[in-house]
Amino acid sequence: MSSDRTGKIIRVVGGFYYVWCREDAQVYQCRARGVFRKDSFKPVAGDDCSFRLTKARDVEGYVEQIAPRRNFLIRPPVANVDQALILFAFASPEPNCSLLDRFLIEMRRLQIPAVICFNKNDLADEAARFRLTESYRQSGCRVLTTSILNREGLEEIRELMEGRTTVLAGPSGVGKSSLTNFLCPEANMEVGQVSRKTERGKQTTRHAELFAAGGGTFFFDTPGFSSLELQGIGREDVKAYFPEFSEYEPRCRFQGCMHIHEPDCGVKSALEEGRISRERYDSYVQLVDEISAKKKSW
Ligand SMILES: Nc1nc2c(ncn2[C@@H]2O[C@H](COP(=O)(O)OP(=O)(O)OP(=O)(O)O)[C@@H](O)[C@H]2O)c(=O)[nH]1
Ligand SMILES: [Mg+2]
Ligand SMILES: [Zn+2]
Repeated sequence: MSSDRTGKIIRVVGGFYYVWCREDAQVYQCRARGVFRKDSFKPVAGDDCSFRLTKARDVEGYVEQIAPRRNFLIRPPVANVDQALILFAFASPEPNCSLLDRFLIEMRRLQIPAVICFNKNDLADEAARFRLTESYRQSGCRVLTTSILNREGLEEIRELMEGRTTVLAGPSGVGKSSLTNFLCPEANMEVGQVSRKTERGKQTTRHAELFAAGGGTFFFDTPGFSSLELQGIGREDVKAYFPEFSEYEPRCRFQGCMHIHEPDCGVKSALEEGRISRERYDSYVQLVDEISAKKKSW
């Protein structure tokens, strides 16, 4: 007899929902009930659900209901996460600070705690590593560094993830699947190459997938991406996401100073004195410009 079971969607591929069952820890291949199609509601990896086995085959079933989501990310598309581990590489591919800052803003908006990890510390010298990690400590986030290749810094990652559900997010080629294979060897995720010519990853991972690492630890490996458009944020709102500015704002001559074109700006002085990171400031300006340009095109 088929009975109602509960589980978590671990992967969505080709119209199938792969559900990890809470009762027996097996994975079932399920289709969705027509009701989801009608409502144009798309279940994603991380969704908690109830499902029913089809009578004929005991490895297949139907997803019946999706539980309300605690949170939901669009890029990458996953639900119900406790935290994000934002993975970038020190080199190969070179870190794109503007993209990293967008990730941080997006996570703050969704109220998802974020930790930054710079991987491939075997590919950068100490001065370069110091510069980047110090810049990002100013963002108020915890910053970790690893070399998955040399097995460095990985115990801290394990500790951070213990008992929680973490989404690994970041551009292609930074090592998300390499980390997945380390944390969960049976995952056997395909690991790609970084193109020598473009210095970019090749988008080896195509779907977000949830893994259980034991002891209530879950994490998502996700496809890398190279751009993230921020929506629903005004140009005046951007500075609130750069907490390192606030200390210097009382020195700005103008109230509501944007710290870009105004004279006597405390933030720009701090930048010139090297107290604020050039990378972070530049991506602030880029974000404000981008939002202003979008407004004008309306
Ligand atoms: N030098 C060095 N290479 C690494 C390290 N970690 C991963 N790599 C290499 O980086 C390349 C890309 O790794 P992946 O794990 O496939 O990267 P990914 O983030 O999953 O990429 P996508 O699936 O495309 O998003 C592979 O050739 C890895 O062997 C590291 O710590 N140091
Ligand atoms: Mg991958
Ligand atoms: Zn200012």
